[in-house]
Amino acid sequence: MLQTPAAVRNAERWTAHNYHPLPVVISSAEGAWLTDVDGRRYLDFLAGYSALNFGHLHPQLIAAAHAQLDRLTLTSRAFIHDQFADFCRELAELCGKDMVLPMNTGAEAVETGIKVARKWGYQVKGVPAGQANIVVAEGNFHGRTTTIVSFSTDEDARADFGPYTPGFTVVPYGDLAALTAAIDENTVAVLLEPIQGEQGVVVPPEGYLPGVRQVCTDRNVLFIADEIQSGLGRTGATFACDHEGVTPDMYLLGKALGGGIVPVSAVAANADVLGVLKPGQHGSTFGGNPLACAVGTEVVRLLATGEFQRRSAELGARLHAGLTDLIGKGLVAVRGRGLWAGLDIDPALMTGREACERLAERGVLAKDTHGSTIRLAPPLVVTEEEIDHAVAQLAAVLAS
Ligand code: IF1
Repeated sequence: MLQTPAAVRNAERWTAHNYHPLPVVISSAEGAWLTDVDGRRYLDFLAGYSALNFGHLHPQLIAAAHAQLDRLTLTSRAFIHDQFADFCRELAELCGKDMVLPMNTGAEAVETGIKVARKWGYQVKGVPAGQANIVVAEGNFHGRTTTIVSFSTDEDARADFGPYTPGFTVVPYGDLAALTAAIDENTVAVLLEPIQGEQGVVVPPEGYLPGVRQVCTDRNVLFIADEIQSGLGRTGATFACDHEGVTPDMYLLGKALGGGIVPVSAVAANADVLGVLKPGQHGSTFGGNPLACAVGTEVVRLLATGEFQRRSAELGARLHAGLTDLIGKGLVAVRGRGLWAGLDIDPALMTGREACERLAERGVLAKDTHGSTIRLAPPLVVTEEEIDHAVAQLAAVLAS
């Protein structure tokens, strides 16, 4: 039995029901492990939707947060603070870009990317005022603002939130010909997840991302990679784009950039793109605050070692080998890269939600995406034994 219905009802009583959480009430965590209010422990195979790549309470990240908490937490961007330059420089260098624009949530980074691409289109490319369009993919998930859901193809995310923001063209994901055909003289950007997360960890065909890169270069269109979920070590490389040697014009980053402690997001690009913004044209109260920068800088330094990318690649191979063995034993498909997997369970067996409820009973927490698809994304600090244990629990659930 997970948490009592009373504990769950108490939480649900005081909040809008925009989520349907599993009936677990977590009270503490460390590394890849969570502990609930009754002292029961769970392996965390969701990791905050990939916001906890470095695990819960990573000592270096917590230490950086504690040190900053006792010094300075907020100045606004009306002033500069002593954590700002290091964060911006070290993140820009990690991305191989000239500069970054720090924000807070992933959606804010996506909105920033959209605004910068449009302004670049008008001021640099010469697109007529108000005519800019951006090509996006079916099955996309880029956040929950009204503009972002305007180009969502998921009715749950989009319905009854109109009127919708115009200027977006939706094409099938992975279809380079369709994307190329959708680009016209007013196209300012292509916005894609290099691997689609919420769609079920969908990896595009080999060659797709290099093809997108080439057509964007040829047609003077910005390639914007939303690496908010796929980036920062999750797929076995610093960025998912790295696997095919692709460098986008803009990286959109978030989630794990905040170390699982504070919301930190950013747009990284060269000066000819981010330089279109002048003072007063964009901003955020908390964007680039001292606490966010202190934690974000430590995250960048953790990634600079390559240790987490190596772990994700090596342990990801182990995870995918274990999962592939379950095809035909309850799984019909396994997708993903590194320590990130999307599993399609035989719909005749159970839904993704039921599978996650049974996994929770067995001490493994994961989240379904749609129907009978679940996503596995443990912290990159997970061990071989923990991976084997989680896969064994999944096998038992599928066999039950
Ligand atoms: C929810 C999943 C959903 C993202 C990508 C931008 C954002 C996200 C590729 C926006 C956020 C989160 C949001 C959260 C559940 C989770 C999610 F894909 F990760 F599973 F919803 F699809 N780009 N994804 O994945 O970042 O504003 O949330 O910081 O909204 O339910 P955010």
